[in-house]
Amino acid sequence: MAINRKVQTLDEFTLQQLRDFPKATGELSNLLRDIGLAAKRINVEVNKAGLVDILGDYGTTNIQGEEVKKLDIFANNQLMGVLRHGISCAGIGSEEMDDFVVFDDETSNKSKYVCLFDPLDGSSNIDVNVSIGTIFSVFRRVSDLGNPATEEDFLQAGNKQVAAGYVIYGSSTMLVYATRRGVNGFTLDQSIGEFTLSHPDMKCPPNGRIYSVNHGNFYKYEEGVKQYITACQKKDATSGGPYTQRYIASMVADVHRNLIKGGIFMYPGTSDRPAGKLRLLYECNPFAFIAEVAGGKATDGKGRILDIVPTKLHQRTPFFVGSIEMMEEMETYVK
Ligand code: AHM
Repeated sequence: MAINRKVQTLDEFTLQQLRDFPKATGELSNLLRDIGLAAKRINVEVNKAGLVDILGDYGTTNIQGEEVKKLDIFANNQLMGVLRHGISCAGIGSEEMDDFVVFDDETSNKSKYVCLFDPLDGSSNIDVNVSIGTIFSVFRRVSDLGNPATEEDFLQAGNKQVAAGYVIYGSSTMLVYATRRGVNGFTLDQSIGEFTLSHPDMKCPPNGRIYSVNHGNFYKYEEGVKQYITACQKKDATSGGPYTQRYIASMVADVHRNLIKGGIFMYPGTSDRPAGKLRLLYECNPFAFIAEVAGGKATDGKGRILDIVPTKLHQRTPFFVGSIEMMEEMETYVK
């Protein structure tokens, strides 16, 4: 088999970026490598989930009161394990854990980053072989290095993110991450067990024809949201319509598709859950950061997601993200 030496692995790519910044310490590259390693391990289990007894409910609920699947626990443990044993992370917050975890050893206390995760998003899709994903967010600590990380390190506004990304376990497995310098996508080459650069410098098309929303909740949405959804359905051919509705109920898959093809993803508040379902720190901040770096936009229907200063770890928020022109049109209805 011919080996393509022009293809860069995730490690090679992050090291290359490091060379452009002589003052960089390499901690972020280490962190991304650690996350990539955990993702490869999670990928193995996701792929064989139908074969072994790791599939299905764990018989407990997480802090959100939602069913926890066994793979969620596995994914959480993998991420926590690699980062605890790595040298670049002072602590983590996870959708699967009630509180943040500070690693609190000499090396970790000197680390300048903390990470937040949704270890396995879209977990209701595990049992039915539909794409799921891991979402992550990296912040530079605001507490003093040398001491354990503190709550204020985790409760920072999304605009302070240093990097954010996701892994999609789909027809192929991809890791996409953003820093302020750009968004890059890496596809797992199973033959060498490495993420390799496949989608350099990703940009979200300014417009699209896809809208993604849970239609089952239609009558629970506020009037402006209903009007926008109706407008998407009523568009005529001259305005590229009617738009196509695509909703997997796996945000990683829905937003990944819209990022590549152009589109809008919405999880608005409902009459019974005004703050919606999605978590600001684990789901919305990372995707808002990625979308903005790629040229898109993300709001809670009123203002920029990245400007929300969180008050608690498991905070929820309505979420709208996607192509800039579609977002601007949506805002004329929702505002
Ligand atoms: P999860 O935390 O149980 O995995 O749920 C998160 C998922 C998102 O990926 C998806 O966008 C949303 O929940 C779908 O929710 P709904 O079924 O209410 O439309």
